[in-house]
Amino acid sequence: MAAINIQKVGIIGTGFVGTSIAFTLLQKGLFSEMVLIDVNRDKAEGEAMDLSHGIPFAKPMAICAGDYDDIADAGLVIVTAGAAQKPGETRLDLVNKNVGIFKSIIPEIAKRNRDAILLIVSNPVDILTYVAWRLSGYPQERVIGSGTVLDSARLRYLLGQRLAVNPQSVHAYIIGEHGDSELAVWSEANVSGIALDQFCEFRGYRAHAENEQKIYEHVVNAAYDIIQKKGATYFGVGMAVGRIAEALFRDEHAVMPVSVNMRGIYGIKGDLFLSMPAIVGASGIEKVLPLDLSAGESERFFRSVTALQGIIDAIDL
Ligand code: 6V0
Repeated sequence: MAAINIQKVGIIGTGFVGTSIAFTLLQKGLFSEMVLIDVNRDKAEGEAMDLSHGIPFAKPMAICAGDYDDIADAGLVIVTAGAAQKPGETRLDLVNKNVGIFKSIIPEIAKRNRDAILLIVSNPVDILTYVAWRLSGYPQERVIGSGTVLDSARLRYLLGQRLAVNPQSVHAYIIGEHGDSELAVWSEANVSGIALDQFCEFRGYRAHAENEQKIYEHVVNAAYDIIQKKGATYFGVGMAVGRIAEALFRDEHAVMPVSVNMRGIYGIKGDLFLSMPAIVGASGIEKVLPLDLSAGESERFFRSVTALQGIIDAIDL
């Protein structure tokens, strides 16, 4: 096995999402080598050429289309390959197609590279992160799903808009499934330490439960609305994954709601990947930080657990 090169990233799947991530990484000046892999080799080559032409305006980076041998030493491998939702389809509708695709991808990575961090983005991301963990045999700290980092960004953006405050000052999480059963943890939401309800009152909003429900619905329906209008979502997720990659690359110990193995947390007995805030650094997941959920939030979270457990139990690996 080759010695690992933390300056090297591989991206599997160069569709809308993979290329948006590649573009974000290039803009951020993270990594010095980027390998793009796709079953459609021409697509990967075309994207590598197009991105390379931006290098004079960014930090130096070697970008190429390649195959699995080229990522034998990559420190980070980001997987975005697979079918995307069509209008009206849920993320969970994609399970069978994408589990099949993962069976052709993950073993190819794992037999060449035992030391990378796997960052899974393809949907349904929680199920596929579990599948990637099982198929790779990697320790669970190094198999991470992008989870609800995007959904939480959508929530923070919408709250920031509503409250006329920078979304970076808004601390609020969507947790659970990256999908229809996800939930907002309103009980812990705050604006720079000021409880959300109190901040809302400063801005003249008092109907908290009603407003929260409306904002939650915007978040949970965001992907459906975007797919209905433009066919796919990719810029938001590109930036969300760029941010996770940055936290890994720079060993930031940053807290973000990524998809992690929840075994042993809240009494969960099986291996089940769902989003929960976790400390993310160069070694992957350093610590999961289970939130103190209200009774209602806990009930909703366990609906997410039950929904995903049923699907995992039915997967043939
Ligand atoms: P896309 O534009 O169809 O790209 C998918 C790419 O995967 C194509 O270029 C395919 O050729 C390639 N591909 C398919 N099979 C393989 C294989 N076996 N090996 C290598 N490459 C392969 O889809 P898009 O980029 O829009 O979406 C990709 C995935 O990301 C989908 O599963 C989406 O549902 C998912 N998303 C995840 C999000 C998240 O927050 N986690 C957000 C948006 C989309």
